[in-house]
Amino acid sequence: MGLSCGLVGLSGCGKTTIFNAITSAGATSFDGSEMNRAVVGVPDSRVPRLIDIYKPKKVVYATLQVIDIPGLSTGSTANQGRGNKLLGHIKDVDALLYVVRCFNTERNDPKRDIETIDIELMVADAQTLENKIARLEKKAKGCKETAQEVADCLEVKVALEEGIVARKQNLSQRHIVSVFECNLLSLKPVLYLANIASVVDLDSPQVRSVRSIAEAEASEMIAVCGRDEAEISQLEPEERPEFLRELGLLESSMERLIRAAYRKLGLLSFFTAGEKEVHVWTCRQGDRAPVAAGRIHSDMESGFIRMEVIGYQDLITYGSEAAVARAGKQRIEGKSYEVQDGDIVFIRFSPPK
Ligand SMILES: Nc1nc2c(ncn2[C@@H]2O[C@H](COP(=O)(O)OP(=O)(O)O)[C@@H](O)[C@H]2O)c(=O)[nH]1
Ligand SMILES: [Mg+2]
Repeated sequence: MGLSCGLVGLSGCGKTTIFNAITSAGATSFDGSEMNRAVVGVPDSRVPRLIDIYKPKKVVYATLQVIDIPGLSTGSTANQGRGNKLLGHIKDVDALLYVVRCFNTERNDPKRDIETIDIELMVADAQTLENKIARLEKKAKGCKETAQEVADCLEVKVALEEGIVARKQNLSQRHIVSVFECNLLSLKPVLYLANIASVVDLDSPQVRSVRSIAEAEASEMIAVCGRDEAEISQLEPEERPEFLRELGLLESSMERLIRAAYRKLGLLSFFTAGEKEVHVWTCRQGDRAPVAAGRIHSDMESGFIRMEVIGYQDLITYGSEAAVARAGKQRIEGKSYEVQDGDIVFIRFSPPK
């Protein structure tokens, strides 16, 4: 599905450190110039239990692409177009991870830092809209639809100039369609990451400030100990839990972070499972069975007959597919079924002639 998240935040807030923690890629911090890109498996604590039950030869996780771009600082957009070029790297991401520096408690101002990022995104977006408006102006004179499209773009641009990011403009469906091709940065879903020094700061005034900003826009905040977690991610997987416990963490916040990004994107995971393979698939919340089947193979969508479904919790409760079936908990679902997170599915379809 090629899902992607872009890390954004002021220079020195810990983006590269967190990128390293997420990806264990060992990319160097302080580069300041180049961009890092990595594809990571989405951690899913249900998978080890599926492995116990199915003993598959192969396991395939869902993936997420993470992009780290160099820091933004005030005015970088105006600054010889450098900001715009930097932001160009995240034009195509599905969501933004706003990294907010909360690890140096005296010198931080999370609210101001978040506003600074918002402003950078809005300046870039206003320019993108301006370009589209200029391009369509002539055509708009003779075509009513185009005139409407231009008027919509202008409205969004004016609101940006008044300081309202596109994601908070309550845009109508028509406005969203009108600005669609602009790929506005400030319209992308945002997940806030408060980068803290240690668990002692989990509820510091700065973290609370980030949380209230996130909640005010119906988003989420996750606190991460970027530097500690980057170090832990360098360890062998077996060694990690002990070090996490020493730091007072029950689990790596990277798993929580990636899962929250999934929720934010409106995604869910479902499984196909057997002796050959346990495979995690991704679809959107609300996708119907044929669409979800199409994630696996287009023939399964076009030739969809039905979906046989076992809920993850039922499988764990009864311990095997056969036991679930005996208990009458296996379900047969048709074309209108909305796939649920954790469904273990088997698709019946007629192959194309
Ligand atoms: N104490 C502390 N320092 C951190 C943390 N995360 C990053 N840093 C430090 O902050 C500096 C900038 O981090 P970096 O990841 O390069 O920031 P970027 O410019 O946003 O990519 C580096 O010296 C990091 O070691 C953290 O969680 N705690
Ligand atoms: Mg960096």
